[in-house]
Amino acid sequence: MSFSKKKMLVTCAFPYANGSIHIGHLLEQIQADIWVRYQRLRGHIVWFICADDAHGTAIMIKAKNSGLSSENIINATLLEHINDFKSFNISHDNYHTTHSSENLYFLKKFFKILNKKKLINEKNIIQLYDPVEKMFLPDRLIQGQCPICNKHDQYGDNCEQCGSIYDSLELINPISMLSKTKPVLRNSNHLFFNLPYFQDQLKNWIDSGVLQKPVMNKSKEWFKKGLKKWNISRDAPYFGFKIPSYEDKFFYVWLDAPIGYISTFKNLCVKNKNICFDDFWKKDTETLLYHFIGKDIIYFHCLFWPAILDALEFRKPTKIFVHGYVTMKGLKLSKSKNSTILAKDWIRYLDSDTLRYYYASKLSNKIDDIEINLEEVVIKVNSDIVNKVINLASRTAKIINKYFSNKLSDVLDDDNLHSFFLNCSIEIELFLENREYSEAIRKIMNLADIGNKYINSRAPWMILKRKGIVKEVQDVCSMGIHLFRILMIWLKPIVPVLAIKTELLLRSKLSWHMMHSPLLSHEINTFKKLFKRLDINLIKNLLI
Ligand code: NOT
Ligand code: ZN
Repeated sequence: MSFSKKKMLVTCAFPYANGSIHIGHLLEQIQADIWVRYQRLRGHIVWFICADDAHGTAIMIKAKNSGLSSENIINATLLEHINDFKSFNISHDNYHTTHSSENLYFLKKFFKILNKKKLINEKNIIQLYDPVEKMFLPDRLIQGQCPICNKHDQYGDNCEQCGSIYDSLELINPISMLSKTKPVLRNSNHLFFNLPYFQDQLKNWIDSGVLQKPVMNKSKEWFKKGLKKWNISRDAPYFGFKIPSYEDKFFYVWLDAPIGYISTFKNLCVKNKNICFDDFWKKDTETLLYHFIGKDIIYFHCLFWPAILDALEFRKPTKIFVHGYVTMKGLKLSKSKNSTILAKDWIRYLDSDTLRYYYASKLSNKIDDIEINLEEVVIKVNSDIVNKVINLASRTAKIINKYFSNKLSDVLDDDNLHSFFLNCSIEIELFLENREYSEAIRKIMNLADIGNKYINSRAPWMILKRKGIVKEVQDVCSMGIHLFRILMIWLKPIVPVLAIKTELLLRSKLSWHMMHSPLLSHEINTFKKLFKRLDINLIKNLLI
């Protein structure tokens, strides 16, 4: 089979620069990172980028409340976010910010092109205005009664009770969340992007199979309702980029955020001169573009973003991979309601591989929510990683260290079993490629059980007792190490820290294309603890 090296650009959604990274962000980053690491291990060229989403009202309000400037906040947050992702071994090639010179450059350039193509129209609209705070209110800062079901305390854009989507002007008894007063109606000119013009192109693109089924169905619903022109401007006060030749008007954060994919990549190209920018963004390129996102931002990525790219005559995404929310006790994690776990808290008590392994064991390519349970984390990691995978190595490596001067045998004790493992790789590769991580893990753990059964049935410690230090003991223990090595090659994208420790033990890199060559007559290192068994009491600290 001939191998064709693919070139891909992979992105995660940009976290807002007004809060800390929590385990909800990490679900997406870990899902993407496992995929990226897997693709790299298979020999493909992958550029993995992300950035902070630095603009918008929320950041401005946070700055105001804390007495700092918005710039101060986003600069400090950027460093914190980069650090958090590093501590979970998310292998971004570049982590930038949308508040960058590159982003401003592209935004202005693209705005000119859209204007020239007459895709932007001005329109006077009425919005809710807070006269105390002297600002127009974004949907998230208005609450009132749902116009459909009358439920109280609903946001300005949709109702959590009945799921209706409406305009904030329809809300009954609206209240500004900022001043807690009743907003007034005020009009202002705004700029609208002609999204409906792209209806047919978007339909074709979606029909070409770029989305998962439920995401595709969702987008079909939107087409049925008819696409609306998209307001890309916001009135001052706003933290963002100013719109050229307009007084006190700013680009809406959701226009400059996706353009951040382009500018973050451009920034990477500046740092690494071997990457060709056009190769990844010009129309009809052979390179691949994948976006990992949550299901709350489908509209932006499946309609606005491809329409903008079409308008600019740029390439469109190859696939959009959508995942569900993380829930605990059935509730969506929410920072505001204080029901999440921050990345930096997790890492204080538990290591990064633990969360990576746990998430992988729950993840599929569906958009269903993922319920997490800390007791299950302990059980899963202890019973799979410690009792199955590492157990296979610790029992056998120690005997190789002690009686055979670290040297593995020159023969394969069980050729059939070794081939059986290797033959399973095709299935595992498909699972990883298709983001069916939980299936991959099920299969790998099933093989770990088979490996342990082999060791139990051959019981090298009994042979030692019966016959002393004979070659058979070395053969059996070496076989255990070979099987462990194959398991760890498969697990390498999921648990990179354990993989590095394994490479140290085996004195050999875990590489996919070397999987078929067992380490015959190879010298290993002294076995050192590879993973600490989890203690339920540690986990409880996380919930305080
Ligand atoms: N900050 C947004 C959010 O929902 C995601 C921005 C996505 C990034 O958390 N870029 N785009 N498009
Ligand atoms: Zn309702």
